[in-house]
Amino acid sequence: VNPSDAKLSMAYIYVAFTAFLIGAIAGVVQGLQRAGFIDLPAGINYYQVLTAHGLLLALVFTTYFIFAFLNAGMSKTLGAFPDKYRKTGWIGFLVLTLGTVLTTIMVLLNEGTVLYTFYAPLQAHPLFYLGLTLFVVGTWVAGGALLAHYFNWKRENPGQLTPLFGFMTVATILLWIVATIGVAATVLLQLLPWSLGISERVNVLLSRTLFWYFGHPLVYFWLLPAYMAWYIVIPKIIGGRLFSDSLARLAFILFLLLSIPVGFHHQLMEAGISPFWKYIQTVLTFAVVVPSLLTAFSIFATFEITGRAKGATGLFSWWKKLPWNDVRFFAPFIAMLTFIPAGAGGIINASHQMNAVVHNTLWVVGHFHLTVGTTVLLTFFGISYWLIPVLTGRRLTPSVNRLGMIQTILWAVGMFFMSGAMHLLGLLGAPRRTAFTTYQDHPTALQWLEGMFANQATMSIGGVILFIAALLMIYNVIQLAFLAPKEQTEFPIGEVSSDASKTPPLLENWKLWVALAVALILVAYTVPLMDMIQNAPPGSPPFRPW
Ligand code: HAS
Ligand code: HEM
Repeated sequence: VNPSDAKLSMAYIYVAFTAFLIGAIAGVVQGLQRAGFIDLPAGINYYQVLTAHGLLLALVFTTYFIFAFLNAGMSKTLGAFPDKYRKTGWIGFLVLTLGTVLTTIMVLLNEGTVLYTFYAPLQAHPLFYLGLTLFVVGTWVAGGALLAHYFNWKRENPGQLTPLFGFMTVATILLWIVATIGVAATVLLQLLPWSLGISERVNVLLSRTLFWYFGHPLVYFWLLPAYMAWYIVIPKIIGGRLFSDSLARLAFILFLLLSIPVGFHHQLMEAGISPFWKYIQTVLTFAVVVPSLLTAFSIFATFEITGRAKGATGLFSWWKKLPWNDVRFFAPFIAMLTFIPAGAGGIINASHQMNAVVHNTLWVVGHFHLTVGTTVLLTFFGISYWLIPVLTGRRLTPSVNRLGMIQTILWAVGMFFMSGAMHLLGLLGAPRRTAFTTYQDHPTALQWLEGMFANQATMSIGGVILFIAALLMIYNVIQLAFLAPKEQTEFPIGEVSSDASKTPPLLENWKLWVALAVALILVAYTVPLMDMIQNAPPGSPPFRPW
């Protein structure tokens, strides 16, 4: 990675892990509060902490880490960024960071206690929304620099297949840009004027719909960089080759096409949207499972082919040839394993009748602590163990590698207890987003404190183990960023299996894919949105219970 590009990636890494630390503190605190183990001091309320936790981990940590990774990978595979694009990248970083700081301050001041989903009728201070706007604009500028670098390379190398890393980066950034149009619309056209007092009431259904138009592709914006590591980096680390370049590209194109017109699966229980449109979006939701199944197939195939190339002969003996003691492999592997039950949980959520059972319960919180909180997070940790040394010119020492293995195991164990208990409590009817004080005198709710596993106490013990794992991760990051011995570390980029068939150029036809994505969005959203606007109820006044 070019040293100047490495600086920008490291700037992202510093902010990412600072957010991670504060977010993890908020996580353990609210876990302990929910079980009634602690009271929050100094007038801090549960929902304020919950908002900080959700925003800092799910939006700030992820976004910064993703840009660190994409920026470094683009510099490695397409060459150093031309000066003007690097400058644009820095401008994006600065705008993004200004927005992040502003929003975080408003949350800490209890002026932005609107949860990480921030749709109406909960209302924040206008500066909270201004911060969000800067956040989104910052990502557009930073993402624009990545796109420009890619298309510049394409222009300079006509007829050549673009490197897989660049291709996947473009799919991820395009997905993000198209998705954030929804959130920009609700913030600029609804929430900001409403919080400034320009409009008195707000169309809640529209605001939630525009949020979820963004909110679901958001989860794939987190997932795709993890998949990039699985497709591109893991084959190299295990000493093998990627099973198929075309299949990998196809999976990313399918995500671009299918991950946006599916937001209604977060609104299946919501009145005001006709069942027909919910049905259409549910069908598309099941379609967007396909690229994940392609990924599972592809990664399995890569493992098996690599093991066999190393001499394994029995049905499963290739398993033994995988580098189990290397945290760069082990952490993402645990992430993959977790994604099997996590994905199954997603399919349950998407099934209408079952959604009626789990919606707004702790089950859903259990689902996303497995998906983003483990699959994505452990993959990002796995990336950190080699990316930070690459960027700082240091090496991953055996002791940090060992600690990394322990860190990964602790995370998995903590999550088993926390997320496992959340899933079961959810099935028993325990709602999400609920402070202990709300249910402490309720006889049914007190059952959530009984039992061995399905227990709020189990949940918080898992949370404490996770918190210890989080601190260990911070320790490892400090080691790799500042203290490990200086040495050149390799950026692992896997090659494609030699017998894989040639990649069809059609896969690189971005105009076609973006046009198809837009067409699908128009089909899925035009009529229901018009309906929401034309038949809008009087709207809701602000709701600021804290
Ligand atoms: Fe989800 C709610 C449906 C995936 C995140 N989801 C959420 C929320 C978040 C979230 C944050 O339909 C809550 C939002 C809120 O605050 O309200 N989700 C799905 C479906 C999928 C899915 C169908 N979700 C994700 C991912 C996330 C994420 C990924 C973050 C990164 N989700 C829902 C629905 C709701 C929902 C409803 C609304 C619930 C409600 O009512 O509120 C699918 O994409 C999942 C497909 C995945 C698979 C797994 C493939 C397995 C692989 C691993 C291979 C393993 C290997 C290792 C190679 C089918 C790729 C092999 C080794 C061995 C030893 C075997
Ligand atoms: C919510 C604990 C890590 C994302 C929660 C809740 C708890 C919790 C107890 C609140 C449940 C509720 O009242 O509904 C923890 C602990 C963690 C951790 C102890 C580890 C130290 C993470 C990570 C992520 C994450 C790594 C994402 C990258 C979220 C989100 C919410 C949440 C998005 C929902 C916020 C909302 O409902 O507005 N977490 N969590 N958490 N967590 Fe975590």
